[in-house]
Amino acid sequence: MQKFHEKMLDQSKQIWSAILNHPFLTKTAEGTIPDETFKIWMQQDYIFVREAIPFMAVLLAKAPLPLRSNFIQIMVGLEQELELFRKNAQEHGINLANIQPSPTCHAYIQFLMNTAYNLSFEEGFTVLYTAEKVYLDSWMAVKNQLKGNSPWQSFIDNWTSEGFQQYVDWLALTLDDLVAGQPESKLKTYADLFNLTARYEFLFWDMAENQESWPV
Ligand code: MP5
Repeated sequence: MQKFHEKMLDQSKQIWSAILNHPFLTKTAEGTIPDETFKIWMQQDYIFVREAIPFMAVLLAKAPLPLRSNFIQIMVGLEQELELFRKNAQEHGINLANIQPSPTCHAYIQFLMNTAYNLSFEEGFTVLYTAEKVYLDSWMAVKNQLKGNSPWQSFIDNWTSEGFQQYVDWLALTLDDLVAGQPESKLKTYADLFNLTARYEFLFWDMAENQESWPV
C-alpha cells in the first residue's frame, strides 16, 4: 500500500514542479541570480529560521514522549543554522539586524504559529514535513543543475547534506506512523495543510525573485 507521504507527493506534482522550476532556483544553479535577489531570500529566511524555533518548541510541548528528544535536536540544529546565515551575511556584507518580515514571510510565520498553537500535533508535523521536504528537493535541484562554483555553496551544502536527507526521511517515516489508521476526514485535513504549506514555499521563492515589499 502507498505510504501517506508518498500519496501527498503524488497528489502535489503540479505545485512541486512549479517550486523546483522556480527561477530563483534555476538562476541560483546557473550562477545568474542577482546578489540583491539572493540577499532578500537570505534576510527573509533568517527570520523564518529564527521563528521556526518557537514553532518547534510549541510542537515539542504537544509531542508524544518518544519524539521529545528529536525536537530538542532539531532546535539545536536551527540555532546552528542561524550561525550559518550570520557567517554568510558577514562574508557578503549583508545586514541581518533590524530587518522586517516581508508580507509572504510574515504570513507564513503566522500560519506556522497558528498551526502549532491551535491545531493538533499531527497537523503541525505535516506542515513541518512539507517545509523540510521542499527545502531538500529545492536545494537538491540546485545542486544537480549547478554550473561551476556557487558563491552560495554553503547553503546548497546545508540542505543537501546526508544528515539533512536522513532527517527528512525520518520526518516522512514518522508522519506515516502518526497518521496510520486515521479516518479519511483527518487525512483530508493533513492533505490540505500539506498543499497550503507547499504554496507558501512557492511564494517564498517568488517573494525574493520579485523583491516583494509592503505598500508603504
Ligand atoms: C525551510 C527554510 C527549511 N529554511 N525556509 C523555508 C521558507 N522553508 C523551509 O527549514 P530548516 O529548518 O531551515 O531546515
